Amino acid sequence: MDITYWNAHEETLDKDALRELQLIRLRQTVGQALKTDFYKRRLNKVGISSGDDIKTLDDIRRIPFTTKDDLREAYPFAMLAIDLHDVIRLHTSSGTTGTPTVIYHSRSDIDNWTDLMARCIISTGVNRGDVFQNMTTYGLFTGGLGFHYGAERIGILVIPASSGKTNRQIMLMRDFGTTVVHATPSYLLHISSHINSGDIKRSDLKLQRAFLGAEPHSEETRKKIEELLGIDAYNSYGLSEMNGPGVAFECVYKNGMHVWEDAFFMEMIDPVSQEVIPDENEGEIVFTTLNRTATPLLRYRTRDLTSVMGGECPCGRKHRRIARIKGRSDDMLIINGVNIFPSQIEDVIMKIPEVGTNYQIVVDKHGALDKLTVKTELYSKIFNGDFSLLSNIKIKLQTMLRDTILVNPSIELHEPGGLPVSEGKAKRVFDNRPKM
Ligand code: DLL
Repeated sequence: MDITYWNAHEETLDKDALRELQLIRLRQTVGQALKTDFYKRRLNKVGISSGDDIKTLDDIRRIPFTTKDDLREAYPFAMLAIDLHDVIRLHTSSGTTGTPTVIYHSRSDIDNWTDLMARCIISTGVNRGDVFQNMTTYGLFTGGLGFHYGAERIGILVIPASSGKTNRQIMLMRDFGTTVVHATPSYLLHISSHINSGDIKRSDLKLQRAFLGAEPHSEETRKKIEELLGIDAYNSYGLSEMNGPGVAFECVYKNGMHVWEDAFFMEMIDPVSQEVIPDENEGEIVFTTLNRTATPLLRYRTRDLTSVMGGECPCGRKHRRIARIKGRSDDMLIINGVNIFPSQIEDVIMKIPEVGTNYQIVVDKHGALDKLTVKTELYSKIFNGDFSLLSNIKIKLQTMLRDTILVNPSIELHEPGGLPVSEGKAKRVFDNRPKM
């Protein structure tokens, strides 16, 4: 396997060297955070008034967690650690569910983020000569600009297509010989069904790779995309609070995502007890930025659930790897007392070749009971008007789901294209139960 690094030194630092670097950067970050009203108050309360109060990496546990609510309360300026004149960009969350959150970036912040993105892209084997079509939204969402700058830094041709306009996306892919795309998995599934049924055929395209991220997706979804398009797909994880994409990424070996630990200090906690847990136990990821100047964040609770993987990756990178994100601690569904993650349902749907790439999970209240309905489209090449076939597919899906999630769902099959399409992050779960 061909292994290429962007920052060979940083990417292959051994454990001790990495910890040493982390301690230096953690002290600087605490010092930087103390320049904000928010952290000054918080840290002084626990007896930290300078970066030098952090003697070892374990001292990080003296620092209280930061949450999304803290960011909302601090909006717009209470977490800004540098002069506004030195800020060159900001990204905010969409703010559709309340006060938005904002992350500011200095020139060095953008420079470091860009470098991390270049690292991610290169680690999948992309290199000079590749043509990169970026199919996520450009704007306040971090997926567009984050990947754009990283790819430009490597020096590959970037097509800033943004999301949507599926026919134009496919035309651009054909006309400019796109070899690698970045999209949400739900949108790439949608595009792949068009490629398989439209005028422009797979054989007209030079596509080899895709970066998939910004929303949870199962291993089965990756396989489905790889099969439908005949490409390699790599998992890309990040969150706006930690810049955006470029936090963790799969390398050519696709065996978990390397977290760039020289930029982000990672802890795993039990989301209920909030205790730090050992690697390999499943828990919630907590991140501390290690080289950000404008908005340093200390012990930020991501709500994302996963585990740290054991063993070394043959690629030579020593940064720890995390397994695929299982879901968020706040998106687990409890249906008649049974805990279910939407990813378990997605896993089953993607295993059945007769159903397509788009689905919805709907939960309603019927009297005292919860009712789960799974709606999914049929695969475009399957539906031939034979209704006994439909009934067989329904039974198969229902049985496989019941065996996996231990709840018996109703199944609704829709014709191809019958469910709303998402061009960015897909909304899959519709929980219509009255809020307690
Ligand atoms: O989604 C940043 C991003 C853009 C990542 C493009 C990758 C590619 P937010 O909008 O703040 O930022 O959403 C962050 O999305 O906490 C996870 O819950 C979820 N998420 C992101 N990547 C993955 C992934 C961007 N690969 C939130 N697998 C995170 C599962 C993901 N969930």
